[in-house]
Amino acid sequence: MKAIIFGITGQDGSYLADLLLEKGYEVVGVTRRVSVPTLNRINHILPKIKIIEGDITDAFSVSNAIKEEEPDEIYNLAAQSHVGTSFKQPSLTWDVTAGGTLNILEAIRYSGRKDDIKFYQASSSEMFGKNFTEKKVLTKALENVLGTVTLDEVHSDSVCDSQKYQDEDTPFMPQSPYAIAKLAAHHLVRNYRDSYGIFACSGILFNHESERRGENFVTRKITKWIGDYVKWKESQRYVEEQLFENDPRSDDIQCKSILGQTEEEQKVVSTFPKLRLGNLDAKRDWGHAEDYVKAMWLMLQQETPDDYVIATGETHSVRDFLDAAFARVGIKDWSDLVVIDPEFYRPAEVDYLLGIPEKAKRLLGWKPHISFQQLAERMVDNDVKEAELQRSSIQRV
Ligand code: NDP
Ligand code: GDR
Repeated sequence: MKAIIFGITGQDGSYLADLLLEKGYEVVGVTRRVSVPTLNRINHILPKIKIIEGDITDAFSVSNAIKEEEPDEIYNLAAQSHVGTSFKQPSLTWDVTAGGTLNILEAIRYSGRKDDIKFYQASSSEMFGKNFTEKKVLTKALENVLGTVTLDEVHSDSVCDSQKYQDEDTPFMPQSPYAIAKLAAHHLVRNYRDSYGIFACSGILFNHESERRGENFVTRKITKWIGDYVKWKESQRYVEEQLFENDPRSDDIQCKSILGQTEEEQKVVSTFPKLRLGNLDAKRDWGHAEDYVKAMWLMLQQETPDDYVIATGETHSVRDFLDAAFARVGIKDWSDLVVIDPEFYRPAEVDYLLGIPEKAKRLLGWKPHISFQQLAERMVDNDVKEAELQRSSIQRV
């Protein structure tokens, strides 16, 4: 089997390439020309894959890649994938995310092999935007007491909680240029499936993160900062130990900054740039990318093409992620370390995402294995280790 991955240099592309190689696939990755190499996520598999140059917005390079490589499966993971950036670069986001998908579908249609190619499109929970489905459920306490009583038998609202979620039947209401472009691509995929019989599937994936997540997405921004902070704290302790060794004043707490410097100089040395974030109340359904690429592959192994929600069924706020991530390095109260910066607020926000992956569980036999807690811990551990290896600079993203 041979697969082409558009977006192989990204988080998901790299995990998907790992998975397909494990399964014995021949893997071809399409990468665009950039001034500095972006192959760091796939360095470990470079000898085992074929890289060809192409840009998804360039219809010729897309159709040439598909004609020349004759793949059995095509995965379109390429996109301008940052929601915040899509407000600043809406036109580029549209061209890459919507137009790029159209280029691939048209290339498949005219490849002469349209019935032999299976296509996966990376759709997104961002397409739901402001919308959710709401249903009433018995409060946990009442469920314990009443056991088998159904909701129809209960007449008072006071005994009900409401559960808000998104699944394949929830209507879309996108909130950003990114989500609108993804929704256009999503409809194109359905239309090419219906019109030309192309085996094309969309995975409506909720947020998934990892040790390879881009550094300007909120989870990685947090864990990367923690890695740098831990490293900085360690270097401070080391400097103090060196300076105060054999110094009689070392018992004096006032002297516990850098000896011999002015107050201003001491301040510079003893401070570390705070973690600047936007909306901490947004809620997301966060899983691990390693689990999610398995669902992509499973969709293309079915008899018929279809669309599936892929999620964990749990939602957590950015605040919850901060709690989990800081707790991993022993910090319970992070309030002094984080600053709210309006720069990181979006013109329109998606407040609440919680996906129900029932269909994927039932038809694909898919379920996630890595929990929210494990995700946060793995990311923090990785970034603490990475910071030890190389002192990285804090980026304003
Ligand atoms: P990344 O941002 O990590 O990767 C995006 C990939 O697209 C990179 O390989 C990038 O290449 C490539 N790309 C961007 N523009 C072009 C272009 N013009 N031509 C060719 N390639 C291009 O995203 P993720 O791996 O996180 O996500 C994969 C896909 O899944 C994306 O489409 C994203 O929108 C979607 N998605 C992601 C979710 C998530 O939570 N991660 C959830 C739902 C959907 P380069 O390295 O050169 O920049
Ligand atoms: P999202 O992911 O927009 O859900 O899109 P991101 O991590 O960027 O934001 C999640 C939430 O955190 C809030 N937030 C911040 N976000 C960023 N990036 N930086 C900050 O400083 C910050 N502070 C608070 C955001 O407002 C938001 O509510 C991701 C991408 O991978 C998309 O490509 C994908 O389609 C969706 O997930 C599902």
